[in-house]
Amino acid sequence: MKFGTKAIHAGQEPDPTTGAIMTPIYQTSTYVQEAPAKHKGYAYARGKNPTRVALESCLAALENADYCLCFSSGMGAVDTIIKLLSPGDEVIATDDLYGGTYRLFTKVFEKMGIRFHFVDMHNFAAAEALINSKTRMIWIETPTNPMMKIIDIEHYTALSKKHGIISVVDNTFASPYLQNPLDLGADIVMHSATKYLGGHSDVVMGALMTSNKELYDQLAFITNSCGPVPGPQDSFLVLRGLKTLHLRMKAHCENGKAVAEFLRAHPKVGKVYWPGFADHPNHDVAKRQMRDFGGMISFTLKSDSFEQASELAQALHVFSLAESLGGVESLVGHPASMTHASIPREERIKTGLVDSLLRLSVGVEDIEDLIEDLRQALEKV
Ligand code: P1T
Repeated sequence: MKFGTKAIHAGQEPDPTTGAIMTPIYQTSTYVQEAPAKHKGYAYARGKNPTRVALESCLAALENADYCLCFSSGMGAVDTIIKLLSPGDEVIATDDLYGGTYRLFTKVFEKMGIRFHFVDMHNFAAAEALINSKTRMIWIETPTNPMMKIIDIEHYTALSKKHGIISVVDNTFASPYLQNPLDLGADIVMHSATKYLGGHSDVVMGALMTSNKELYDQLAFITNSCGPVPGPQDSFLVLRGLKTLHLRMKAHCENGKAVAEFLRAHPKVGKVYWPGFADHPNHDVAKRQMRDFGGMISFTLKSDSFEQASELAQALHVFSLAESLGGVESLVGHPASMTHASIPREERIKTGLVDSLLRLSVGVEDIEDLIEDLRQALEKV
């Protein structure tokens, strides 16, 4: 089956009792058993819920995976993956990544004895030099949030295999429509399903996919033991959102390109970070591992003034000033004070995350309105 057909049908059959074409919201916490431990595969809803199972099957299909687990947030998925590790283990991670992931790694898991090394993964030698006998995991985010760096997935999954290390790719910014890390050798792919997968800014959810049975069994055990599962209503919303993922992503990519080109030509704009530009440092890798370049763009102002960036964000009307991304509506964010505020200033400046950096999640509105909104706001500052 092709991607769009899977997005609409995978994991979903008409309801056996009524023929309902949409998977029902099984709003139940438990299931009646015929005799002790004799049931229809469902014992208690922390472990399994039919609405969630349909969603997990659809998401597994979209990432060409054998297994999927869903979580009550993207951070719930990250948390579960890191719980595969033990005190003393080490992780090598991209130096640019979602601020909440950085916070979980450094403020929660470092206290528990897991060590994280953040490195510019464009620099293969620097990343490989960090590998030692304690290294258990490589954590890749690509495109990175918010600097839009592109990390060569195949390079790092090959390196992981060579050293017997688990490779994880946070595929939130690309979505499975643009990139399938498991096909490129990754052991685990994860998503904040809050973003493109849900697509309508009405639900918080996470997901991970793998085709490694041993890892899946461990991850399913941790999930059931710790309990960060989503409810059936949220599962239904994401299942419904997925049905238009391919249509939305196409529109996000088209609008993203037009906005990136508009910004690049504007005299008040400094740098524009978007992997579709031929002179993006890893454009060739993006072309190889992604099907298109997406609708996420970051840019700075020539003045690099925080005040001017703040005024610009407030002067926009169609773009709303908000955290998050990947919904149908366009958003603007100021990473230094919002999504990445937990990263120390000196660390974020090193990666290019300066005070005037703004991040756009380009939605699927009419492109003329988006460009006009940016034009009028840039004129005001
Ligand atoms: O918000 P949550 O569903 O828990 O997902 C966390 C997360 C994980 N990975 C990436 C790459 C992310 O971007 C996020 C969440 N990011 C935002 C809320 C944001 O505005 O960047």
